[in-house]
Amino acid sequence: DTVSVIGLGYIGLPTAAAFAAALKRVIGIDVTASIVDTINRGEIHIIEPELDTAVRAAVSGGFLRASLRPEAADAFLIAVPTPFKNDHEPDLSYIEAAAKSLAPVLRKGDLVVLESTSPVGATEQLAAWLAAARPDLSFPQDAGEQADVNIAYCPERVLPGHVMRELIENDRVIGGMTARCSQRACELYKSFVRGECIVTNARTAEMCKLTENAFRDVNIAFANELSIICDKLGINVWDLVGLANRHPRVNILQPGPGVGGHCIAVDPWFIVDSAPDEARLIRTAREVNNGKPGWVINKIDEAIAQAKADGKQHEDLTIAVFGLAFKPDIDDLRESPALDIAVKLAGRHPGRVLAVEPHISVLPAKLDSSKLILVDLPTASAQADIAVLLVDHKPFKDHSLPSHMKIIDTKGIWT
Ligand code: SAJ
Repeated sequence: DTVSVIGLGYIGLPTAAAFAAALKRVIGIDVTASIVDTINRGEIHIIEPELDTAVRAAVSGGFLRASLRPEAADAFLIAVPTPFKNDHEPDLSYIEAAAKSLAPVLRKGDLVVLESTSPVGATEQLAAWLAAARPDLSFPQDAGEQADVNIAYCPERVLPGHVMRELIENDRVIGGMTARCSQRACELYKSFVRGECIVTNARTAEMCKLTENAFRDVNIAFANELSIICDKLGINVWDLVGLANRHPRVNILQPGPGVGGHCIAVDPWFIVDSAPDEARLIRTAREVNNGKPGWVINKIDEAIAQAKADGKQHEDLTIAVFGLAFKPDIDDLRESPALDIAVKLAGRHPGRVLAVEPHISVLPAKLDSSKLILVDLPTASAQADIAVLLVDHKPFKDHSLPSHMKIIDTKGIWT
């Protein structure tokens, strides 16, 4: 069996490596030549534990090779980005481009699976694009179980930082456009998935992925709102959450500086876009979480005002932010509320703004012009007047700051 994985990013590349480890012949397709070259050398362009060894083994064993243009295969997996366009509207243009590029090599009997996080109806739209490009083949929307080409939706649900393990262990939700499509997709995933493959229809599978991330977003919004209320009422929110969670049916998540990453802060909007009048709680949760970095900046401004009232000059105040990643113990800065806060601070504070991020050694090039100075933990601890804890990385948890320092702790490890 040959499997073609279209889009070799955070999901496509680990998935390609997992199929290769299960001894499938895998052709990885990507539009970026440097990514194709890197993978063909047995190297990787993204950071994810254990992915490097998996890709090296897959390429050197001859099971994985990358190419710029789709080639004939028995199964095609589409794992391309689905960003926003305009005001939180899902942009399916990468899926459309993938469909148009694979259509010419599609053969009778092939299976096409969409993995990209998608709004409800995207799989049907993909099928329509394929059918328009290949009038000589029949597709499930017209031919049902007799279709030449089978089409299914199967979302990825892996946690960044644990992708290689979760790819294999997690259950998979498989939504075929017909029962046969689901069965074909199940057989394919079972080659490496040890979790259960659970069958549903394509629309339910699409909504399932969005629902999982919206559920988490709403629950984090509850915690974030609680933290703002507690701050106003003089209550330690982490103590409160710990106490409330002693109740057998209460399980509150942890407040923080906001919600980052490329999934939880994005996917709920796909639901809101599909049902704008009905998705009231889901929309509000997004607004609460998106508003949290601004609230943190206000707390910093209050600390600055206090220091000035105590006789300090504004430009003499050194602020240190601890953590830039979007969550603890990873180096991923994408859509990070911590980075957002640090950059905004550096842009407006007349004094020095130091940043400690144990997982990176240089700031991304686009931040070069900002006033943010990357330093180590002891330097920041020694020099800061105001400390802002933004990510609960392990090295911060074992650290204590001088008692005179003003601390704004968004993760509850220093307060
Ligand atoms: N966060 C909090 N408080 C918490 C938990 C998380 O503030 O109690 C914040 C994190 O700091 C981070 C953001 O939420 O900024 C998201 O982190 P996360 O660990 O909850 O999730 P992601 O974005 O790394 O991965 C999620 C996962 N989805 C769910 O847990 C429902 C993962 O399984 C999905 O595969 C992934 O999104 C995805 O690709 O959609």
